[in-house]
This record gives sequence, structure tokens and C-alpha cells, in this order.
Amino acid sequence: MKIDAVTVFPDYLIPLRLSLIGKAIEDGLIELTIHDLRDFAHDKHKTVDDSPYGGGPGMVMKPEPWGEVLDELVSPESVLVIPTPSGKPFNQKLASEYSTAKHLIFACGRYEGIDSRVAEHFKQRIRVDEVSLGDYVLAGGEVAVLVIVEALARLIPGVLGNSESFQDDSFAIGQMEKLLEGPVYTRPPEWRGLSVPEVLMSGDHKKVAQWKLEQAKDKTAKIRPDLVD
Ligand code: JBK
Repeated sequence: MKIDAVTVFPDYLIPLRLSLIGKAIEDGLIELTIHDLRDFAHDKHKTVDDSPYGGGPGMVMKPEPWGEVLDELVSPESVLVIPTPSGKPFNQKLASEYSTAKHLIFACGRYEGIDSRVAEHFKQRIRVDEVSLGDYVLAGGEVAVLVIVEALARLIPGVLGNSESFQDDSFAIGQMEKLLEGPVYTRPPEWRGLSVPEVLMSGDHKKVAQWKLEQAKDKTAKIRPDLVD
């Protein structure tokens, strides 16, 4: 998979080269290129923002640098992802969809966002997803890109080892789709007076699976009643 990310803070995206995603890049499963939007601003001060039409606080990102960089990057199979608080909710299903894409382009907005004609224009040429991580305000899209790329990367075949399978995760597509994963334990069997549930040490795999599902359902009902039908 090819991933391009465009930002005015390239250093913000350096963590993508660490850990799991760094390894996937080394292994050739992901090819990542980070682009500095200012390289596509041609005035003396490399201006990428301007005051909003209609007034109001803050600044809006100018469309021309975005148009220029995206013209270089897009092909018919690209998906353009624009993190924004006004987008559709990002979730595991979308992560799963992105994990099978050939080419993802991430556009990181700063300030009050990107001139809306950028998304409007590229929607005429390719799939454009405006996505939100949640109902809160960030300083820009960079952190959202770290989150989205991490979520999709671990779903690419070969990125996770066998011992880190994602089938049991909270929200994993399948049995766990609308469930939170229940409690987990490791050695020692007793710690500060607290014991590991007996069933987990029984060796009865069917019983263990049943118990885990029951725990997941209980936890979900308690913490996320909105997920329960
Ligand atoms: C927010 O994805 N988001 O949720 C997001 C992206 C960019 C700016 C933001 O304030 N919330």
C-alpha cells in the first residue's frame, strides 16, 4: 500500500516510522511519503492560509497549494482522507476498508480547516472521505492521521505477528464488532489479594471462549449501552 500524507508540520508525522508501522514500512508492506504543504506555496512567505470569507475567527487554508500537491499525488485509485471534526465518524469498519486500499492520501488541515472547494473539486475525480475521530477539537489533522494509519496498518495482512492477532479486539469485525473486549490477565495467579478467574486456568477452550464473550457483553452493557441493540 502507498500512503502519502500532506502537512505543514512534517515532523508531527515522524512517529509513523516507529514501532509497528515502521516495521511494516521496512518490510515493504507500506510505502510512506510525507509532503510539506509549504513546498507548494510560492510566495516569499510560503503562505498557506488566509482570512475566511464571511468573517469569523481564525484562518482558512488556501486552496491553491492543496490543489497543486494533490494534482501530483492523485490517480484514479487514490482515496483522499481529510480528518476534520465535521467529517463522518471514523470506526473499525472504515479502518478495515482503508486497510485494503492501494493508495491513501491524507490531507492534514490546520487552523479552521481547508477551503471547502478542495474536497469538492477532488470528489469529482476520486473518493474523498472527510472523517472525524470524535466530538472534540484538535489543533489539526496530524494526530488524527497517526490514529487512522495505526488503526488500518495493523489490519494489513503480515503487519501483526501471529501472537498479536486482532480477532478478539474490541470492535474487531465479526463476533466483537459491537463489543468491548473484557478483562485480561497474566501471571502471577494471585497479586495483592486479587485472583485470576478460575475458568481462564481450566484449559477448557470452549468454556474460556464462552466466558470471554459473556464478560465482553457485560462490560459493553455497563460502559457503552449505546452499542447494545
Ligand atoms: C478534529 O478527526 N478529528 O476528529 C479532527 C481532525 C482535525 C481537527 C479536529 O479538531 N476533531
